[in-house]
Amino acid sequence: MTAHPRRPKEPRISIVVPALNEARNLARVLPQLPAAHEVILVDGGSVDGTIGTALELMPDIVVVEQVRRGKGNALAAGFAQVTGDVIVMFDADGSADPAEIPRFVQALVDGADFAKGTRFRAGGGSADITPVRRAGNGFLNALTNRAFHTAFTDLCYGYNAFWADQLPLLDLPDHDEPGPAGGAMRWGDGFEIETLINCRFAASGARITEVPSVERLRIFGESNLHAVKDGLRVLRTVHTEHRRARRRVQEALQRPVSRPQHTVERPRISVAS
Ligand SMILES: Nc1nc2c(ncn2[C@@H]2O[C@H](COP(=O)(O)OP(=O)(O)OP(=O)(O)O)[C@@H](O)[C@H]2O)c(=O)[nH]1
Ligand SMILES: [Mg+2]
Repeated sequence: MTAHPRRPKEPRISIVVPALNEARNLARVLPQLPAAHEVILVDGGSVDGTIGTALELMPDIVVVEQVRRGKGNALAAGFAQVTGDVIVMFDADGSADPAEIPRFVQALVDGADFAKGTRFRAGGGSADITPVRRAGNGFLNALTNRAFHTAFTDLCYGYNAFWADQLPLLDLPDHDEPGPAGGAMRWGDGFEIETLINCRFAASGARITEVPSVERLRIFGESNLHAVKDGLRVLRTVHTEHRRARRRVQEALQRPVSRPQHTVERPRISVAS
């Protein structure tokens, strides 16, 4: 893979950290982060002093308070504040190893548009995944690969990085409109965000490199993910994203030939060396 001619060799790194009641974990995680252009903490209305702890440990951290609920909305709100070249999606619970960030960035500098973390290639692993989650992830991963002609190995993993210039292509839901009455979670706002991002990169023909990653145990507190409920949201996402991608191809085919054609390449997925 060749490096992109107009992208910097030493990109400014923006680390986006969604956090819901992660004060105790942030006390361990933030001091371990490597030097970055900016760290953006997106708080989901925490009641445990998450924002205060973050500011105490890292006075220049950018704090964003999300408008709606869910990790997807948090990430979209954080991405909107990014001023760097590369975005790293980084969980606050201690499960992501900060020492891996340079590997994600290197994959991008080497030519990838999207550096996708994987626990299931040589060099990757997980101390955290349960048999039920592993099976569900495997099934949804296979389904996505069939639908998008991809070779993903770990669909539902939150540790990823991409060039900020790809944000318009992702076309994420508006992050600051108020949510539905009654507090229901809006589509795209939940844990399906990772699948949505993967599918949109795949449909756009982006250059994707999988980066082996070792997921650690959450240090304190409890998971916000519910295997069945969130698994069903991911399933629906694969379906709706597949339909969206097909619709875009149909629309492109119906345009007059004199206009530039939207082509959908089969994305090539390589593995970080
Ligand atoms: N701002 C915000 N952050 C959230 C929300 N839901 C989850 N998060 C954060 O997103 C990250 C991932 O959520 P987790 O609850 O750890 O989900 P998970 O990693 O799938 O589950 P475990 O493997 O059990 O840790 C953590 O940093 C959470 O604090 C939310 O609604 N708003
Ligand atoms: Mg976690």
